[in-house]
Amino acid sequence: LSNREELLARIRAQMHEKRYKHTLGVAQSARELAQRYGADPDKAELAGLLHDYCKCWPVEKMFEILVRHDMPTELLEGEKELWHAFAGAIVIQNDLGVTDPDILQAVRYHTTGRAGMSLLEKVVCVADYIEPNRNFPGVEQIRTLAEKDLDAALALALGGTIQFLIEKQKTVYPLTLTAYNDLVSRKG
Ligand code: DGI
Ligand code: FE
Ligand code: FE
Ligand code: FE
Repeated sequence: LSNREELLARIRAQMHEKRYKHTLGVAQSARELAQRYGADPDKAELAGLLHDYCKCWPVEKMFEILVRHDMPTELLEGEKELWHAFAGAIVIQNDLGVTDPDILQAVRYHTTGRAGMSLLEKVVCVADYIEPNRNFPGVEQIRTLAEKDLDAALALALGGTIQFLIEKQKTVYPLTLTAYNDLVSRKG
């Protein structure tokens, strides 16, 4: 992909209008968070643009990619909502030639998080929650917190997701729990 317009067109072709708007919102929010917290703004914006690349793909297609790349049974038998993040990291590497490991990791862990997240991973994960088009109960509190404490914002966001999943009696992916515990136990 030789330029930004080509990249945007390629991304636009993978998803419906609303998801594309969300994608642009995450890219912008990620850039702003990167500037605030000292991550690389260009990498943050690019990771934001790419984070949901596979989100609207058929689940069979994602499943096949994950099987071919020996993803854990835990993931394959778990919630399908998580697949687009792990498949996305593979697909942007294979189809778009993205090689930067920071960007690939940020896409891979944007949904579940993980213990020991990098600054860029946190930036993209929080941006995914707070981008301007997002509107869920509690989003304002996360937005406000994200202006002064990225870890606290992420802990609040992941905690909310865990709570939501428990209310729906859905499984909580182990990485999400370890991500949450890691953030909460670090704050002095
Ligand atoms: O792709 P987005 O909608 O922009 O956001 P996302 O990638 O954070 O995905 C959100 C969905 O994933 C949401 O419906 C909650 C779900 N999710 C996030 N973490 C977990 C999870 N689902 C399960 N079962 N377990 C998790 O740990
Ligand atoms: Fe996502
Ligand atoms: Fe969709
Ligand atoms: Fe997203």
